[in-house]
Amino acid sequence: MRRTLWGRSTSSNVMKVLWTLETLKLPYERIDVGGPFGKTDTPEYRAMNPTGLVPTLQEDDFVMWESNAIMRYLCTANPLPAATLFPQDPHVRARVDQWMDAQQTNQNRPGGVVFLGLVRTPEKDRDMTAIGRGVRELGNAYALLEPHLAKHPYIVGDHLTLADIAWGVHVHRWFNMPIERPDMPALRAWYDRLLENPIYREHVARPLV
Ligand SMILES: N[C@@H](CCC(=O)N[C@@H](CS)C(=O)NCC(=O)O)C(=O)O
Repeated sequence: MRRTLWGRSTSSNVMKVLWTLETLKLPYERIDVGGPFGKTDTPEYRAMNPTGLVPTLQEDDFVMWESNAIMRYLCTANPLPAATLFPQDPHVRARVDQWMDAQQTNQNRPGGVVFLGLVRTPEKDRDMTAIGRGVRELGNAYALLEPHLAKHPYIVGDHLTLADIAWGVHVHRWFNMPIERPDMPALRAWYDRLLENPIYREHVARPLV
Protein backbone atom coordinates (compact mmCIF):
# COMPACT_ATOMS: atom_id res chain seq x y z
CA MET A 1 0.00 0.00 0.00
CA ARG A 2 1.21 3.49 -0.82
CA ARG A 3 0.54 6.07 1.90
CA THR A 4 0.91 9.79 1.22
CA LEU A 5 0.47 12.70 3.61
CA TRP A 6 -0.26 15.91 1.73
CA GLY A 7 0.68 19.05 3.63
CA ARG A 8 3.53 21.36 4.63
CA SER A 9 5.41 20.33 7.76
CA THR A 10 4.91 23.78 9.39
CA SER A 11 1.14 23.22 9.76
CA SER A 12 -0.02 22.22 13.25
CA ASN A 13 -2.63 19.93 11.74
CA VAL A 14 -0.05 18.21 9.53
CA MET A 15 2.20 17.86 12.61
CA LYS A 16 -0.55 15.90 14.37
CA VAL A 17 -0.62 13.34 11.58
CA LEU A 18 3.18 13.19 11.30
CA TRP A 19 3.49 12.56 15.04
CA THR A 20 0.85 9.81 14.84
CA LEU A 21 2.44 8.13 11.81
CA GLU A 22 5.88 8.20 13.43
CA THR A 23 4.57 6.89 16.77
CA LEU A 24 2.77 4.02 15.03
CA LYS A 25 5.92 3.45 12.89
CA LEU A 26 3.88 3.47 9.68
CA PRO A 27 5.70 4.10 6.38
CA TYR A 28 4.60 7.18 4.41
CA GLU A 29 5.76 9.87 2.07
CA ARG A 30 4.90 13.53 2.60
CA ILE A 31 4.30 16.03 -0.16
CA ASP A 32 4.61 19.78 0.51
CA VAL A 33 1.38 21.60 -0.37
CA GLY A 34 -0.35 24.56 1.28
CA GLY A 35 1.05 27.83 2.60
CA PRO A 36 3.99 29.03 0.50
CA PHE A 37 3.93 25.77 -1.51
CA GLY A 38 0.39 26.40 -2.82
CA LYS A 39 -1.07 23.64 -5.05
CA THR A 40 -4.17 23.26 -2.88
CA ASP A 41 -6.30 25.13 -5.44
CA THR A 42 -5.82 22.61 -8.23
CA PRO A 43 -8.79 20.50 -9.34
CA GLU A 44 -6.77 17.37 -8.47
CA TYR A 45 -6.19 18.50 -4.87
CA ARG A 46 -9.78 19.78 -4.43
CA ALA A 47 -11.03 16.38 -5.62
CA MET A 48 -9.15 14.86 -2.68
CA ASN A 49 -9.94 17.61 -0.18
CA PRO A 50 -12.71 20.07 -1.10
CA THR A 51 -11.76 22.39 1.78
CA GLY A 52 -8.44 23.16 0.07
CA LEU A 53 -6.72 22.85 3.46
CA VAL A 54 -4.02 20.52 4.77
CA PRO A 55 -3.57 17.75 5.82
CA THR A 56 -4.97 15.17 3.43
CA LEU A 57 -4.18 11.47 3.85
CA GLN A 58 -4.10 9.16 0.84
CA GLU A 59 -3.77 5.39 1.07
CA ASP A 60 -4.03 4.00 -2.46
CA ASP A 61 -7.58 4.99 -3.48
CA PHE A 62 -8.76 5.81 0.07
CA VAL A 63 -8.51 9.54 0.74
CA MET A 64 -9.57 11.57 3.80
CA TRP A 65 -9.07 14.96 5.49
CA GLU A 66 -9.58 16.51 8.99
CA SER A 67 -6.53 16.02 11.19
CA ASN A 68 -8.22 14.55 14.26
CA ALA A 69 -10.30 12.16 12.14
CA ILE A 70 -7.13 11.08 10.29
CA MET A 71 -5.40 10.33 13.61
CA ARG A 72 -8.38 8.24 14.76
CA TYR A 73 -8.46 6.39 11.45
CA LEU A 74 -4.74 5.55 11.56
CA CYS A 75 -5.16 4.12 15.05
CA THR A 76 -8.33 2.19 14.22
CA ALA A 77 -6.67 0.69 11.13
CA ASN A 78 -3.54 -0.21 13.11
CA PRO A 79 -4.94 -1.29 16.50
CA LEU A 80 -1.87 -3.10 17.78
CA PRO A 81 0.67 -0.27 17.61
CA ALA A 82 -2.16 2.08 18.67
CA ALA A 83 -3.00 0.13 21.85
CA THR A 84 -2.02 2.97 24.17
CA LEU A 85 -2.31 5.89 21.73
CA PHE A 86 -6.05 5.32 21.19
CA PRO A 87 -7.11 2.69 23.75
CA GLN A 88 -10.04 0.40 22.99
CA ASP A 89 -11.55 0.59 26.49
CA PRO A 90 -14.76 2.59 25.88
CA HIS A 91 -14.33 4.92 28.83
CA VAL A 92 -10.70 5.69 28.11
CA ARG A 93 -11.41 6.13 24.40
CA ALA A 94 -14.33 8.45 25.19
CA ARG A 95 -12.05 10.58 27.34
CA VAL A 96 -9.44 10.77 24.55
CA ASP A 97 -12.20 11.75 22.10
CA GLN A 98 -13.52 14.37 24.51
CA TRP A 99 -10.15 16.10 24.76
CA MET A 100 -9.53 15.86 21.01
CA ASP A 101 -12.84 17.58 20.35
CA ALA A 102 -12.14 20.15 23.07
CA GLN A 103 -8.91 21.05 21.26
CA GLN A 104 -10.82 21.72 18.07
CA THR A 105 -13.61 23.66 19.79
CA ASN A 106 -11.91 25.46 22.72
CA GLN A 107 -8.27 25.83 21.73
CA ASN A 108 -8.27 26.10 17.95
CA ARG A 109 -9.99 29.43 17.31
CA PRO A 110 -8.17 31.61 19.85
CA GLY A 111 -4.98 29.67 19.10
CA GLY A 112 -5.30 30.64 15.44
CA VAL A 113 -5.96 34.31 16.23
CA VAL A 114 -2.89 34.55 18.48
CA PHE A 115 -0.48 32.46 16.36
CA LEU A 116 -1.43 33.93 12.99
CA GLY A 117 -1.51 37.41 14.53
CA LEU A 118 1.86 37.30 16.26
CA VAL A 119 3.85 34.96 14.01
CA ARG A 120 2.44 35.28 10.50
CA THR A 121 1.24 38.91 10.42
CA PRO A 122 3.64 41.86 10.04
CA GLU A 123 3.75 43.96 13.20
CA LYS A 124 2.15 47.01 11.54
CA ASP A 125 -0.90 44.95 10.46
CA ARG A 126 -1.57 43.24 13.82
CA ASP A 127 -4.94 43.62 15.54
CA MET A 128 -3.61 43.77 19.10
CA THR A 129 -7.12 43.97 20.62
CA ALA A 130 -8.14 40.70 18.98
CA ILE A 131 -4.78 39.13 19.87
CA GLY A 132 -5.12 40.21 23.52
CA ARG A 133 -8.61 38.71 23.73
CA GLY A 134 -7.31 35.57 22.02
CA VAL A 135 -4.48 35.22 24.57
CA ARG A 136 -7.01 35.34 27.44
CA GLU A 137 -9.32 32.81 25.77
CA LEU A 138 -6.38 30.56 24.96
CA GLY A 139 -5.27 30.71 28.60
CA ASN A 140 -8.77 29.59 29.60
CA ALA A 141 -8.55 26.67 27.16
CA TYR A 142 -5.18 25.49 28.56
CA ALA A 143 -6.54 25.95 32.08
CA LEU A 144 -8.99 23.11 31.30
CA LEU A 145 -6.00 20.75 31.11
CA GLU A 146 -4.13 21.95 34.21
CA PRO A 147 -6.01 19.95 36.91
CA HIS A 148 -5.77 16.75 34.88
CA LEU A 149 -2.08 17.15 34.16
CA ALA A 150 -1.56 17.76 37.88
CA LYS A 151 -3.01 14.27 38.53
CA HIS A 152 -1.20 12.23 35.84
CA PRO A 153 1.68 12.71 33.40
CA TYR A 154 -0.47 12.80 30.25
CA ILE A 155 -3.90 14.30 29.57
CA VAL A 156 -5.88 11.09 30.04
CA GLY A 157 -3.56 9.09 32.26
CA ASP A 158 -0.15 7.46 32.33
CA HIS A 159 0.38 7.19 28.57
CA LEU A 160 0.62 9.48 25.59
CA THR A 161 -2.68 9.40 23.66
CA LEU A 162 -4.15 11.18 20.65
CA ALA A 163 -5.41 13.82 23.10
CA ASP A 164 -1.80 14.74 23.91
CA ILE A 165 -0.98 14.94 20.21
CA ALA A 166 -3.97 17.18 19.41
CA TRP A 167 -3.04 19.65 22.17
CA GLY A 168 0.71 19.02 22.16
CA VAL A 169 1.32 20.47 18.70
CA HIS A 170 -0.14 23.75 19.98
CA VAL A 171 1.41 23.95 23.44
CA HIS A 172 4.86 24.44 21.88
CA ARG A 173 3.53 27.62 20.31
CA TRP A 174 1.88 28.71 23.57
CA PHE A 175 5.17 28.51 25.45
CA ASN A 176 7.20 30.13 22.70
CA MET A 177 5.17 33.20 21.75
CA PRO A 178 5.86 36.56 23.42
CA ILE A 179 2.66 36.58 25.49
CA GLU A 180 1.66 36.69 29.14
CA ARG A 181 0.77 33.23 30.41
CA PRO A 182 -1.06 32.40 33.63
CA ASP A 183 1.05 30.18 35.87
CA MET A 184 0.25 26.54 35.05
CA PRO A 185 3.02 24.35 36.46
CA ALA A 186 1.46 21.02 35.46
CA LEU A 187 0.99 22.23 31.87
CA ARG A 188 4.63 23.34 31.78
CA ALA A 189 5.79 19.97 33.20
CA TRP A 190 3.75 18.18 30.51
CA TYR A 191 5.33 20.33 27.78
CA ASP A 192 8.80 19.55 29.21
CA ARG A 193 7.84 15.84 29.15
CA LEU A 194 6.81 16.10 25.50
CA LEU A 195 10.16 17.74 24.73
CA GLU A 196 11.86 14.54 25.86
CA ASN A 197 10.15 12.69 22.99
CA PRO A 198 12.45 12.58 19.91
CA ILE A 199 9.44 12.57 17.53
CA TYR A 200 8.11 15.74 19.19
CA ARG A 201 11.49 17.42 18.99
CA GLU A 202 11.90 16.58 15.30
CA HIS A 203 8.40 17.33 14.01
CA VAL A 204 6.81 19.79 16.44
CA ALA A 205 9.27 21.69 18.63
CA ARG A 206 10.65 23.75 15.78
CA PRO A 207 11.11 27.50 15.31
CA LEU A 208 7.73 29.21 14.95
CA VAL A 209 7.03 30.18 11.35
N1 LIG B 1 -10.07 21.26 10.69
C1 LIG B 1 -8.98 21.08 9.77
C2 LIG B 1 -8.24 22.39 9.64
C3 LIG B 1 -7.14 22.35 8.60
C4 LIG B 1 -6.41 23.68 8.51
O1 LIG B 1 -6.92 24.73 8.97
N2 LIG B 1 -5.23 23.64 7.93
C5 LIG B 1 -4.45 24.85 7.75
C6 LIG B 1 -3.01 24.62 8.23
S1 LIG B 1 -2.92 24.23 9.96
C7 LIG B 1 -4.37 25.18 6.27
O2 LIG B 1 -4.60 24.34 5.42
N3 LIG B 1 -4.06 26.45 5.95
C8 LIG B 1 -3.92 26.86 4.59
C9 LIG B 1 -2.65 26.40 3.94
O3 LIG B 1 -1.76 25.83 4.62
O4 LIG B 1 -2.53 26.61 2.72
C10 LIG B 1 -8.06 19.97 10.30
O5 LIG B 1 -8.00 19.80 11.52
O6 LIG B 1 -7.42 19.26 9.49
